[in-house]
Amino acid sequence: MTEPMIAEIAAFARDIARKAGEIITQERAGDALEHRYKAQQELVTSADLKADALITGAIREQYPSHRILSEESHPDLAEAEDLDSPLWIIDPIDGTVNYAYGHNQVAVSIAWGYRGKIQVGIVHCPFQGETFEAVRGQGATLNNRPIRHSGCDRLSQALVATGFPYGKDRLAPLIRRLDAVLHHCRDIRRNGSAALDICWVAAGRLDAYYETVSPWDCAAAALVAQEAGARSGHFLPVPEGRNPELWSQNLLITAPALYEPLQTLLQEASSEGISR
Ligand code: LIP
Repeated sequence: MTEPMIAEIAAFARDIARKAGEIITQERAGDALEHRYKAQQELVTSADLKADALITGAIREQYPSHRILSEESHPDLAEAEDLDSPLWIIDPIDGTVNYAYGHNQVAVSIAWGYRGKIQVGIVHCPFQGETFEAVRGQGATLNNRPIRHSGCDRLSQALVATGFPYGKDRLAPLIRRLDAVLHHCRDIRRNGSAALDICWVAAGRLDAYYETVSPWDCAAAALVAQEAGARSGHFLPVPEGRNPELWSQNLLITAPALYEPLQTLLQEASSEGISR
C-alpha cells in the first residue's frame, strides 16, 4: 500500500464522514427521528442506521475487498482481532445519547487499519463544524490545522474525561477510579463521546481520558491523539495475543507526562482500596 493510496483512503474517509454528518444533522432537524433500544438500555436512532448505510455502502462500492467492523451493521468484534488485511472501523454516531437529547458532542468516527496498525483516523463533529484527522506518521489536524496535546505535567492540574457504560451491573470499580481521580486531579468531564474526548486530548482541550468502550468508539481518535503527541495505552494489561491498537478496554490517553502517574492511580483504585 503506497502513501498516495493511503492519502486517497484518507480523502475518501473524510468525504463520507462529512456526508454522514449531513444526514445526522438533517435527521435531527426534522421530526421523524425514531429511537429504539438494544441490550442494556443502549440507544440507537434511525439516523445511526441511515448514516451507517451511507458509510458502509460507500466502502463496499469503493473497496469491496476490505473488511468492515461497524457498531450498527457489522458488530462482530472478532473482526477486531486481526488487522493484517484492510479493516474499516465505523461508529456512525458516537455520542448517541447526546444526539437524542439535542447536545452537540456527537461524532462520526471512521478508522482504517492495515498491517497491524490503524493508518487513518477521521472524527467529524457536524454540530460543531470540526473534523479531526490523522494519517499515521503525518501528524494530526483539526480543520486542516495542526493540533498538539496540552503538555500538562501535574495531576493536580489535569482535566480528565471519562465515561460510563450503559449497563449498571458493574459500577463499583468505576466509582473507585472516579473517587481517586477527583481527589488527585483538577476535575473531570463526562462529555458522552469517547471519540471527541480523545480528540480533545489531542487538541489540548482535555489533559487525559480513561474509559472502557468499544473499538469503534476509539480507533480513529486514538490515532489522532498519538499523532498529536499524546500517549495512548491502557491502565490495565492488554490480554496476551491481542492487538493493543484494537483493545478498547481500560483505555488511557494523556498528555505524555501524566500517563504514568495516572496509570498508577487508576491501577491502585482498580484493586481493593484507594490511595488518596
Ligand atoms: C458512547 C461512548 C462514550 C460512553 C458511552 C457510549 P455510543 O458510545 O462514546 O464514551 O461513555 O457510554 O458508549 O454508544 O454513543 O456510540
